[in-house]
Formats: sequence, C-alpha cells, structure tokens
Amino acid sequence: MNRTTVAPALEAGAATSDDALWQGAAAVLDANWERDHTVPSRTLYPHHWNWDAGFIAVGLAHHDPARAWADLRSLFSAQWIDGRVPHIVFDPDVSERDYFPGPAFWDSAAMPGRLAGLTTGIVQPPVHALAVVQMWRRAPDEVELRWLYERLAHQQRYLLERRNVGGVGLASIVHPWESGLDNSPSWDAVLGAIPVDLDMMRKYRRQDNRVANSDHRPTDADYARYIAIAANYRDGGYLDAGLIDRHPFLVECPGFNAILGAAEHSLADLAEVVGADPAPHRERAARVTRTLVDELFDPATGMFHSRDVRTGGLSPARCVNGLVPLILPDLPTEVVDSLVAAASSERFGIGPLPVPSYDRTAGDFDRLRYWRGPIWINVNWLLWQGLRAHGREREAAVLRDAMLTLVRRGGYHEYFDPVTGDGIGSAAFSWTAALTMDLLTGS
Ligand code: 9WN
Repeated sequence: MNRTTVAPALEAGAATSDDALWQGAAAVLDANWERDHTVPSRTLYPHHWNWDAGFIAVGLAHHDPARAWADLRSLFSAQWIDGRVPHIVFDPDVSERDYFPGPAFWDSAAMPGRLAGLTTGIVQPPVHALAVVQMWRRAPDEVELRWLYERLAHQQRYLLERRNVGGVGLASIVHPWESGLDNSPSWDAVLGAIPVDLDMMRKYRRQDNRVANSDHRPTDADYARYIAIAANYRDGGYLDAGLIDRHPFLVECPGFNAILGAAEHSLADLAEVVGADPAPHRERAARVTRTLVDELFDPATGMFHSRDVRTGGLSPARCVNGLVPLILPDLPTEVVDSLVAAASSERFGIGPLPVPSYDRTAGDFDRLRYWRGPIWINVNWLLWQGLRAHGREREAAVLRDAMLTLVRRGGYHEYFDPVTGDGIGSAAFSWTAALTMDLLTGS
C-alpha cells in the first residue's frame, strides 16, 4: 500500500482537541449505558458482551469508576457454575428479533450449569482482570474487588482446565466467536472442512445484515457454519468433556491464550491486594507463556499462529492475534523482537495507521470485511500495552498517535478502513470510545 495516500486524509480531523475527543468519548459511553451495563453499540449489539465489557471498563475507570465496577459485577453475575463467563448476557427487555442468534437459539435457561440471566453458552477472551488492575489503581473499591477476584480466578480455572482440550495447557476455543475475531482468516482452514448447510439459514433471519453493510459482515456460508458449530455445542449441553470426539471446531488461538496468560499476571497483582497467594497465578502465567512459545510460535514467520487441535496443524494465515502475545511480560526477548519486527513490517506496519487485522500483503486481504483486514482499536490497544511492557517506547508512541489520529478524524467507529483510515461499522462504538480515553491519558 502507498502510505503517503493516507496521510493527507488523516490530517483532516487533526483540529479536534484532546478535550473535545474526551467529551465525545464520554458522550458515547453515556449514551450506551443501559441500567447496569454498557452495550457495545445501540444499533448492532443491544446486549451485554463479554470482552467488550473489559475494554469498556478501562475507559469507565477514567470517566465513571462506579459504572466500571457495576458493569463487571453485572457481567460476572451471569457466570456459570463451572466458571465460564458467557459471551453475551441478553437484556430481557430487548426483542428476540433484534439480535440473531438470540436467547431462544442458545436456550441457556434449559442448562443446569447456568446460574442466572439469559446467556449464550460460549465465552470470549478473559480481558477483565487486566481492566480490574486499572480500575483498582484509579478508583479502588475493596468490596467490589474481593467479589470479582474470586470470580475472575474461577473463570481462569474453567479456561485452563476444562478447555485444555489439546492437553498441552492451552485453552481451546470451540467457536470463532469465542476469539472475538469472528471471521479472521485464522479459522479458514478449520471452517473449510465443515460442510455448509445454506438451507439451515433459511430457517433463521440474520439481523446483522439488516443493520450493517453486508459487504462488511461475514458471508452467509460463514454464518451457516457459525450456527452449525454453536448448535452442536448447545446440543451437547455446553459440556466440554469429550469435545475432541464430537466437536468440529477446536482451536488454540494465540490471542485468546495470551490474554489468558496476561490475566494470570493481573490476578497475581490483585491477589496481593486481597491477601491471597500470588505465586500460583505467576506460575500459571509463566506456563502459558512457555507453552505458547513452544506450541504456537513459528520462527519462519516470526509470529504466532492458531492451531487446529483436531489435526495439529498451524494456520498459515498471519493475523493480528499472532501479534497479541506481545502483552505477555515474560516473553523471551528474541520473540519480542520478532513480533515487533512483524508488526512494523509492510504486512502490518505500525504508523501512520494502526495495525490491521490481517496481513496487508495477503492475496485475500479485504479492506471492508470485519476481521479480514479492517483496523480495530481494541487489539491495537493490547499491542500498545505490550510494546510499553517491553520498553518499546518509540513504537508505542507511534501506535498511540496512529490510534488517536484515526479516531480524531473518523469518530468512535467500530472498525476502520486500513487503506483510507475511514471509520466503518457502528459510529458510536463503546470500546473505541473507552480506549480513546485511556490513550488520551497515556498511562
Ligand atoms: C458476535 C460485540 C461483538 C465483539 C466481537 C465482534 C462482534 C459479534 C457479531 O461484535 O461479534 O459476538 O455479531 O459479529 O467481532 O469482537 O465482541 O461488539
């Protein structure tokens, strides 16, 4: 891509002051607040989403800390008995027609493992402990921290034990939605082996394509597979025992597992505050880091790749989740160097734009379709955290400027065109607003 073509366009919004940017972000978070939680966007996502809540809490910690604590309390109130935190907690006041697949499809009310609320039965990356460390630093609330600490630790146990499907000590995701990177090329090889039943989609009505541009969203074939995989997990009672023999999608995602490892580091810090033993958290964190490097790092590409647990094969695709392990503080220096080199190369290129979700040089790089090219602020924020954790201040500063420039010009969009920097998707997206606040404070 010709970098010089994007720069003039990006300058167009340079006049927006930091103060105005902050106020705009606060307005998005206020408008998206609903009783006891924040919705990701009023148009497309009218419920309470799992990893969104973590990123949103980072921003709320600056803007309205009581709401940050309340948002996570409400999410974790829907934690299942086994420790899983559902990827969506449905708002009972929102019509079934407003989001598909909704509560009727997931049928969680019939599941003995569910404690409260109408939810899905799948999870998302456990970013919440990272957020709680920041909330504690800015607005400590001991009662809330103690309540959350137990539940955060329970979430970790669920993921590290019950989801250790491959047996090496990494968590498997059982659905692309669990990664948060729904239609990333990371899953193409695994999904390609699952038959598509487009007839099944006739039974259902996709709501996303009515609200959003269908050129941006996953295709119908992708969606048919998503529904089939979710139905298979649901029909097995959302149980994890024996998945290897009966479930078609089992993947070790480097982004998901890096967040899982980073969460153990955060829990070690929080354990010290609540008087628990931090050592087991640090040991688990070190184990996840080691295993990730041993199992999912490919020295030939210099980055991490997802693995199909059923075949043992690594995905050849170079996707942004392969850079996310940078957030692990105990990553070996040569791996850090290699990830920073990959993130700075023409494939991803930090600055003048942030990092796209997929290798720019790949033949199937797609500027518009969700996680197959566009820029997302949440994963870039994770990379920013990682760069700073490893003392890569110069790259961190460039990335921070690139993110702020994008939002200053395009608004608090859900994602951004990786060529022009234009904002696309929902225009008032909560995590973009929340993380903008964090970037503005620079801490
Ligand atoms: C399915 C809410 C969620 C994010 C995901 C993003 C998108 C949902 C969808 O929106 O996924 O969970 O309907 O496409 O990919 O990361 O959590 O913002």
